[in-house]
Amino acid sequence: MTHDQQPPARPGTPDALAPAPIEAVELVRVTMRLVRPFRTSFGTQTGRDVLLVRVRSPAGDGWGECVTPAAPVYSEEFTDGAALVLRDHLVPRVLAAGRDLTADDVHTRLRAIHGHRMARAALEVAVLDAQLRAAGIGLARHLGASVSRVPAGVSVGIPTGGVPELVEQVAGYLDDGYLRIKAKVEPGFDVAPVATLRERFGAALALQVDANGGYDPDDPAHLAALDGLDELELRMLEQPFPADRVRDHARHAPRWRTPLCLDESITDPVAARDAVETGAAAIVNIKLGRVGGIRPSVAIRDVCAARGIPVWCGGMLETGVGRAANVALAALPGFREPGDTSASDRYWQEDLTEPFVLEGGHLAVPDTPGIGRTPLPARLHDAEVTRVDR
Ligand code: NPQ
Ligand code: MG
Repeated sequence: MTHDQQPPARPGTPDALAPAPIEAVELVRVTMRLVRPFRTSFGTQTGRDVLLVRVRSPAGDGWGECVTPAAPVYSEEFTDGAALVLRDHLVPRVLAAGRDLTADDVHTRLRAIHGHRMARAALEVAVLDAQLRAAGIGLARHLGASVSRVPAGVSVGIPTGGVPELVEQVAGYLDDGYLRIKAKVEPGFDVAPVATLRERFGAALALQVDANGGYDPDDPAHLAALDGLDELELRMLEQPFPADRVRDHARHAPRWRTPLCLDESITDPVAARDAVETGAAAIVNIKLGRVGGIRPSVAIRDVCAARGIPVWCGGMLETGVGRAANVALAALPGFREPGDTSASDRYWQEDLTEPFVLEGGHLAVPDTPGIGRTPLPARLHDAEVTRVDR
């Protein structure tokens, strides 16, 4: 869809925002350390080399977070690659066609670019943040959010200390008030630890698992482990097979009572439609980085809503900048389950922004202009900044 073919405003959605004048774009890198290592089937994360996009604009700078990991282990994208494609391709292309920008212009001007969705999303959100700040409107209200707080779940990594440490961590998160637990699983760490959680915390625990594509759809031992998980009354089984094995998810889905949720496989609205219509996904995890921004996230929500499929907002170990955008997205109609939108202190001793705090198992949706969070100046003083003018 091009800029001059705007969709009609939906009920609850304000009209198109004025473009923001962009003076320059900066790529800001900040090093963060996690409160505890986070292990998934694809590796262990101990910190985060965060890449932020800052668009300089007179009425207030706009910020977006690029959620790439340092290495291409979640998808093809990685932080140094994202910084390079932003610096040499995405930002110059967007600025070359005029510096009064809307978030829709970012999509229009990048139509010929393949992939790099996390990088693109960071630029889209930064421009939208600047537009919203100038207009004095919060992101959630702009998108038509229907709630002022969102239920929070938590994603629990595979602990180095095995099952006892998993039980201890889950007990701590339940004490904090989290409304849903997502345990990471991999072949060799699945049925036994998850069965222990079910026994220890009872039938009422909202429990699900995420395999990050770690199982082989053609390995009988892997399928047997997934059969074992199916006995444990899980809310969903997230991405058991690799991203490109959508047909295998559809093939094996009827084997289990547990609904399949896809994450890595769902890169755009067409992938969402195909996954839902073939039975590969009964639930969809939406991450705005993975799908290339807020606009495609909303389109995926629409594809799913039209087919009666619930969606929920995932997470990528964001700082407050990325978390703010996630929380606004999670507040939209159609987002049903508690998301991986955890409080700041789940990941960081000190967030880059004013922290998100758990209140009765929920996070408050920001209602200040823009995305609702800005990096604290003190936290940026040792950041590495690359200025991209055009
Ligand atoms: C998921 N997130 O749902 C992802 C996986 C994930 C909160 O479980 C660096 C960057 C490390 C992104 C580890 C959660 C990561 C990452 C895991 C994303 O599949
Ligand atoms: Mg996942």
